[in-house]
Amino acid sequence: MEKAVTAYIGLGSNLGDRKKNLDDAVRLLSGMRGIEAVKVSSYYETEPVGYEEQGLFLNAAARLETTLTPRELLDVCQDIEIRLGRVRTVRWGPRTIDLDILLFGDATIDTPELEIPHPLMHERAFVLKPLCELDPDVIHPVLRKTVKELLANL
Ligand code: GSY
Repeated sequence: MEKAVTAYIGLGSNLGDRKKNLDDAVRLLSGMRGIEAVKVSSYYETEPVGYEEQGLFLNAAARLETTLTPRELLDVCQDIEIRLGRVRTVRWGPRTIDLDILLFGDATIDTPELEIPHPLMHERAFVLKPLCELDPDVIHPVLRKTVKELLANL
């Protein structure tokens, strides 16, 4: 593989067969050109945050090595969401699958389509816990803290 960057994706599902949705998303991610060495955390059952009148989520995080650009990785994530039947209805509402780019090396990106690091990741235990299981010492490039420290600060 040419020069690769380590990226982290947050995964969540609270509609249908949640475990299968996460399994399928990981399988599809792993099969994409330009993505290698996908490692996935345990799956965590979590209370919904934001809009609370919805079912429990299964959340996980994935680490991968990629030669894709951030924009290409976003396209891959959105393509997988569509292939797994995600329909956008209620904002913050139930979803078959959600794939969010959390970190992309030490890149910081702030465009209308894509914000990296994910703007809410440091506030969300359902993101930080699985991330910590994979790599507790990975550093948030804006807050300059490890994800272990961010989780301890919640
Ligand atoms: O931002 C991801 C979608 N989402 C989640 C989630 O994945 N897990 C939990 N526990 N609550 C959530 N609220 C939203 S929106």
